[in-house]
Amino acid sequence: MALLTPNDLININKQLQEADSVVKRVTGLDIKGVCQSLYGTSPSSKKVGIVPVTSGNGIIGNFSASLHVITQYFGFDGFVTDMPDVSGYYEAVQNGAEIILMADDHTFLAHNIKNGKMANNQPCTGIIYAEIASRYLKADSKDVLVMGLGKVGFPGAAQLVQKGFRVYGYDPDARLLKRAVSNLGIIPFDPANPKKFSIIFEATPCANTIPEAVLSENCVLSTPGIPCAISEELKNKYDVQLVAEPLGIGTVSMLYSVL
Ligand code: NAD
Ligand code: 2YJ
Ligand code: MG
Repeated sequence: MALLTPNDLININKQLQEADSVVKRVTGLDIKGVCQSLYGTSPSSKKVGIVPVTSGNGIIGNFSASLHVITQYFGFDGFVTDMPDVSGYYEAVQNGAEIILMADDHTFLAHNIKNGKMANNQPCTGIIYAEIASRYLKADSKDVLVMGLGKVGFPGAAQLVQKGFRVYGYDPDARLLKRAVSNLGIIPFDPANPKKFSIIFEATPCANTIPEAVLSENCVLSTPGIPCAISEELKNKYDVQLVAEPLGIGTVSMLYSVL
């Protein structure tokens, strides 16, 4: 599993502001508005305890600090515990946290300890990036391309199917492609026989996964994938509306989902 690096998280506040302005341009709503509509929950200044976790590959520089910035940006009352791990969890609860945010190398969770609701970053990220893509105001049809059908991509594809889109999907892992075809009814996309899309959702850990032949002028590419799915050159050539941000959009999706 790809881990975030401190470099990905540099100036997260600016990255969030930029993502928010693209989301507004694409959907007419800001990120909070998309979350409100998606989960039916409202902004709230809930206390969020952010617990650094040292297990496995250990603390990622900027990770907890970025979560703090993200909680404040979206109107939550976040704080990072002084201690990590079990002592940090204890500290968070003792200091009044209503929601706990913490991540090891495999799982990034939000747990609302007041109402018992719990969220996992991967499905929450897939669902919100897919939701943003699905709200493209200038989409020319109900066709959507999904690249990557793993832990983030599959739940995103499911969201698009549920919203009535005609979902074309591709994953080089034949088992994952088959799972999405049989469980979700998506149409397998054949890269050797491409067509153009105005809406693309990508969730892979690879660069340059979007072939030029699928891009239409001014299409939306909504992608949590790191590194970015498209080169700067192709982005400019097709005037692509790129929604891509390393941590905040997925995190606020988790927070709204446990309110
Ligand atoms: P995953 O390994 O479960 O799934 C990725 C899938 O992409 C795999 O099934 C793989 O076969 C497929 N893939 C690889 N190359 C491809 C290609 N050229 N075309 C189509 N599919 C291809 O990983 P995941 O947990 O779903 O995460 C996907 C990406 O999203 C990772 O880069 C992860 O770091 C990132 N992520 C970002 C955020 C965020 O907030 N921005 C949150 C969670 C995950
Ligand atoms: O607390 C810390 O600083 C670290 N233990 C954070 C680890 C963050 N984990 C990841 O980035 C993993 N990929 C799991 C989260 C999946 C969502 N990208
Ligand atoms: Mg994100």
